[in-house]
Amino acid sequence: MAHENEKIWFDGNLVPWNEAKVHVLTHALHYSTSVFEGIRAYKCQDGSSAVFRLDAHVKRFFNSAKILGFAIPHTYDEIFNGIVDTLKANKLAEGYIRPLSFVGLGNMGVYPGDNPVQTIIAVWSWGAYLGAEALEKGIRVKTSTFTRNAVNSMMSKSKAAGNYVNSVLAKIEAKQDGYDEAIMLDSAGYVSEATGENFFMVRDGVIKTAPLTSVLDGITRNSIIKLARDMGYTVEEQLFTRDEVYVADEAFFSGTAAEITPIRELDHRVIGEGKAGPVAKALQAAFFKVAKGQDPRYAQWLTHYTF
Ligand code: PPE
Repeated sequence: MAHENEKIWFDGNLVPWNEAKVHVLTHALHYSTSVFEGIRAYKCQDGSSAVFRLDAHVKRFFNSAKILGFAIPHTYDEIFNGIVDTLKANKLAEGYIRPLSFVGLGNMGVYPGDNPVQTIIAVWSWGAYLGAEALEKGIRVKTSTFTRNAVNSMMSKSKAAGNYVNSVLAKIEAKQDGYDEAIMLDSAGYVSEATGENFFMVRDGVIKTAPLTSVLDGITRNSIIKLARDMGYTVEEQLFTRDEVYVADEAFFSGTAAEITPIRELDHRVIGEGKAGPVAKALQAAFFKVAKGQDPRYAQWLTHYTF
């Protein structure tokens, strides 16, 4: 197997890729009782690598489980160091990190009871999430027929696997209809987020993104708001409608996997110039500079490692 030399951190130990297995009656497989993270590491100019905002991701990981009602049976340091150890063990200088904590084998039925909670950390190399050209040319997007999870149905501040059923429905629909990605509206009809990204628009020089009501508290979103404000842009977190996006000068997605991906078309309306706009480009450049360790002002966001 292609992965035979790779290692996965499993309940505190690095085990061979092929041995990181669970039983088919694992509770999480039946009821989505799991939470996960998505983190990226980038190669830096000085030859080291750096994990982007590891502290924020590890904190969100624990909070996701807390919101869902279970505790990850590890300390903050065990997960933080486990991530760095897994990157080193796999000699991965740049790539994606996937911690996952889930309710394991024990009783069946919705109530997780005292079933054990298990945790894994896997890493792999992952290029541009929405295609190599997407970062440059932008993508085509549709408004989903699926409403984003309602605030008291699912818990959007938890990166809970169950939240992603809604995402999968919207993503499959978007791909079947010939689009790259979907934007979902919240239950009141305002723009919420995409299947795996937060959403930003730019109009008359003002950057807008949905408030943290129905959306994940994205760490890329948070970083972009900080970077943009430091660059002198006005950023507003407020509700807006899909037709405001139709007449926007620019729109883009943010996410660990998607990074900053411009949107060139929404529901067959060309957005702005129909390609990456100046604000998206400026933010992309600033973001990659920070992530690759070339901007000392944000050095505290990076956890460097070598192997
Ligand atoms: N909203 C959703 C629904 C979401 O899944 C993500 C990340 C974001 C916003 C952005 O959050 P952040 O990564 O902290 O900036 N989606 C992850 C999973 C993608 C996947 O297909 O799996 C990611 O980007 O890692």
